[in-house]
Amino acid sequence: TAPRGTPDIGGCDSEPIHIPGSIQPHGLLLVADPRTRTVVGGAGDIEGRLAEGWLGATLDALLGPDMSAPLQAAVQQAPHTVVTRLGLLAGRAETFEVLLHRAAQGILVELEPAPEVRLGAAEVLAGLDAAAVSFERAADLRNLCAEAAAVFRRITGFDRVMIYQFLDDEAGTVLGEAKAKEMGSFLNHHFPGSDIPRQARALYVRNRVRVIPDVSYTPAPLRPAEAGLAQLDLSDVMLRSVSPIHIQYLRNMGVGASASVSIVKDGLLWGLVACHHRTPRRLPYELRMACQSLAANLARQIRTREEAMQYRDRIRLHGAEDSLADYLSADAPVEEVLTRHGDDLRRALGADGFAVVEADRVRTCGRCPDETALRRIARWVEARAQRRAFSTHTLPALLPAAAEVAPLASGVAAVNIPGDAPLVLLWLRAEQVEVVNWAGNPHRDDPADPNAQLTPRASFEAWSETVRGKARAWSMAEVETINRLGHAVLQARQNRRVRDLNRRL
Ligand code: BLA
Repeated sequence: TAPRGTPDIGGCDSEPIHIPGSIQPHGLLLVADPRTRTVVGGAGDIEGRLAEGWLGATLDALLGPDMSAPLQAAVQQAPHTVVTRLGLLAGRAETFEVLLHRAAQGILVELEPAPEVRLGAAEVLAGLDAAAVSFERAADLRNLCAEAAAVFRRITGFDRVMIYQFLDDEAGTVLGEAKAKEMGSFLNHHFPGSDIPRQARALYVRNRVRVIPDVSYTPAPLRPAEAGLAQLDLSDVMLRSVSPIHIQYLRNMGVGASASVSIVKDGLLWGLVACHHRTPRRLPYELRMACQSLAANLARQIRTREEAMQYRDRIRLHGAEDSLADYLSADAPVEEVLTRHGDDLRRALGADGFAVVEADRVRTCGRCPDETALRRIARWVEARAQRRAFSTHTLPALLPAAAEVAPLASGVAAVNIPGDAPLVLLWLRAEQVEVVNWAGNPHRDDPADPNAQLTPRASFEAWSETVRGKARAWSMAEVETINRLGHAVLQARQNRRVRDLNRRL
């Protein structure tokens, strides 16, 4: 669920994707009255079958005795609950995988042609086990996502697999990728939240795997027309026909088949495993379930890595405070201490640049704009950083004169040390687009038409526009640390003054 005020780009958020009135035609959907259990309609390659006697037949007769227990369970469920049971509808010319759902409007039965070779349970479990072990071995979140992409690619056989993470600001980024050599890379690319609109994200928490085996399919409408099934809620139906906007997106990308698996962490959609294939490709039921189980495991591993990261951040911040306190207790002038350890102070706060601005001198570490720009920023923050640290991750919006140095300084956190020789300490963060460019240089060698809409390239550009002049935000813990560092420096200066005074007396 998105915060209020998120732009509704092109009405993406309002497309009712759960009631498309049609399915993808690689399977059949039957709709039955929950009371009588008789088939009232369906979709897919169904005209002939309905005419042949399926319409009005009972599910018991159609599905046979093997499915009678799950059928009974589905009938007894409260509406909206899903009873997904796998069974085989055999004994005809075709063999189908059968999935049952209890929807508000009836019992839904999905029939998908069963693959010729079925994987054994032992094989699937052994694969899951090996994958879980490799997840546990990953050193950090990035390694975990790279490993996960490789594992999902091995399992699904898709040409390109990406671990896509939703970011706080309703954007997303590709954190891990595994792909065939010939496929383009999207690693580190950022996309606006609207590429996967709000209602889709909500649906993906509920229904965790979706597959589009052939993006050039023709949707198969629910029949017969007079059954009034056009508004049937297909939220839980695997065969649900997909948003035409998204189909166009995939076509524009040169993708022939897509599958995605939700990564749900603590009940929230953390991200997706996004799989692309150049040609049509199915993902049989066993593999879908294996992917779902693996994604749940991945979500737990992600949480562990994120907690470790937060813990490390805290340790690093405290470490920086402690070390600075030690250094300051030495006899050297504070501004010298600050610059000697400037790179540590910069890194500890996750900044790209660090500057110590004095009346007659500016000392810098890391990537910083020139002295004139630093002085301008310092003058501006001085009044705002009295006693308390000041921070912003959208400096150009507040100080238009800083716009020209936005690539290096869209974010600033500062503290002012008053006294006879006042100091301003500046931590600077680069514009996010710039940081992403350093990391991955997105789309540099992508020959796609730059005017094409609904492509990752256009999306990346849209994202770039929305984050112009913005840096990664400062955390509360970081600003607090800067506060304390400021106090420590002020204190050190006062101590020194008292010491000098005592010496003189
Ligand atoms: C769905 N959009 C999706 C999905 C993904 C993306 C992964 C999930 C469906 C699936 O499994 O294929 C987006 N896919 C991406 C991105 C990359 C990728 C960013 O591979 C990057 C490499 N999409 C748009 C715009 C709109 C839009 C502008 O780009 C709306 C105007 C809509 N996307 C849209 C909708 C869905 C979707 C409606 C839901 C599809 C469905 O489940 O019916």
